[in-house]
Amino acid sequence: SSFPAVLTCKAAVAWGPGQPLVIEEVEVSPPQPMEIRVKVVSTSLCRSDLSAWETQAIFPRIFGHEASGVVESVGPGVTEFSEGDHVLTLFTGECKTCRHCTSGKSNMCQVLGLERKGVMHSDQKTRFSIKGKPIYHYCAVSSFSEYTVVHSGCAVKVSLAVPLEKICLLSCGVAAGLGAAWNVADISEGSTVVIYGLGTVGLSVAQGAKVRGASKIIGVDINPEKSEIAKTFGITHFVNPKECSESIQQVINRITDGGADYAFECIGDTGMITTALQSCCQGWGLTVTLGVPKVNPELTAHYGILLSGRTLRGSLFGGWKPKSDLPSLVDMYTKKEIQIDEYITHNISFEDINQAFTLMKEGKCLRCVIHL
Ligand code: COD
Ligand code: ZN
Repeated sequence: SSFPAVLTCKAAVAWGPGQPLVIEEVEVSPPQPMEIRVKVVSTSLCRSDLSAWETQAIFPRIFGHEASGVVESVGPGVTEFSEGDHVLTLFTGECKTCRHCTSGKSNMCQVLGLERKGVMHSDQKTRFSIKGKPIYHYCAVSSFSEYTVVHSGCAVKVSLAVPLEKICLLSCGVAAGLGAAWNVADISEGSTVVIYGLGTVGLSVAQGAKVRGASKIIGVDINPEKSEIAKTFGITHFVNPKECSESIQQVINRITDGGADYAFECIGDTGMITTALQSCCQGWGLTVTLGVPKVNPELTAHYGILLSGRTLRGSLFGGWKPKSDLPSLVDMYTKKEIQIDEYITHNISFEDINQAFTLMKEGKCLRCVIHL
């Protein structure tokens, strides 16, 4: 096929922190070596898009990192993908050759890891522009655009038979939660679990814990409206810190007879990591963090909390090696072994993308899927 050219399409551009996105005509450059250009089909809004939009300084920018689409064209050197392939985008990629990718122990690819500067990994440039002026990327995905360019190591091919408008949730939130429960914590049958934050990420940890046969799955959230929906994902006890007369850790310690086996931080608040540690049991209690904190990334805790044998473990994307492992999750979805559809509380058209931001800010959604 002929070499792809620059194309023009609609993208939702964020011009400044907290400013409503504006649908603009943008130029999308052709895929560079080892890159693919993807026609985005569905993309959901994740809390980390919202946090970055509110707090970071890189603008103008195209957010979005939880997405599915169809390959429109491939750049030089790409043999793994061809036009028409269905893909999920990956905000943390897998090169399959670096020390981490070959380790069998880590998903922290050294070449295509989380991109924080708003550019592409390979040349530190952008693939979007408006009248020649660069528009920055987010996590090297930028799915709030009809077309985007990603590195071929930041996408994974999926079967043509699975609905792209559902499985986009596996591109971040649902997979991150399931992986934290299965890969990072490796929850054992009959154990007790406490989950801080009942968004899609926390409720996917709950689903993972339920599959493993946890005996108690305690959900902690300041939003009372989460109580009902949380039950459908396996939460057995709901705790609202605002309605407790004692500290949360005291409540958890009482329910679990001395602390949970596993605690998960799914809020993105480092202060809650300390609380999570205090609510898992001495000796073997494990606290797993999933959140990307918006402010105050420092951790503070009394050392005694670890001296008594607890473990704190961080994770990114639930420990999944994204390219190697996501096809098996897609397979589980097809066989109805995992739930995805239930997290989709709203379907929104691209023009109305700002509604998704409002719904998430107000705590009124789990996932809003935006259809392009
Ligand atoms: N106490 C209790 N609950 C709280 C508190 C508090 N102080 N503050 C907020 N909450 C609740 C909210 O009411 C809400 O229900 C929940 O916490 C957060 O849910 P959402 O829907 O806002 O967020 P999620 O589930 O989309 O994502 C949350 C993370 C913070 C975990 C976010 O960082 C994330 O998406 N991580 C994904 C994992 C990952 O690897 N990301 C890397 C790049 S995206
Ligand atoms: Zn995310």
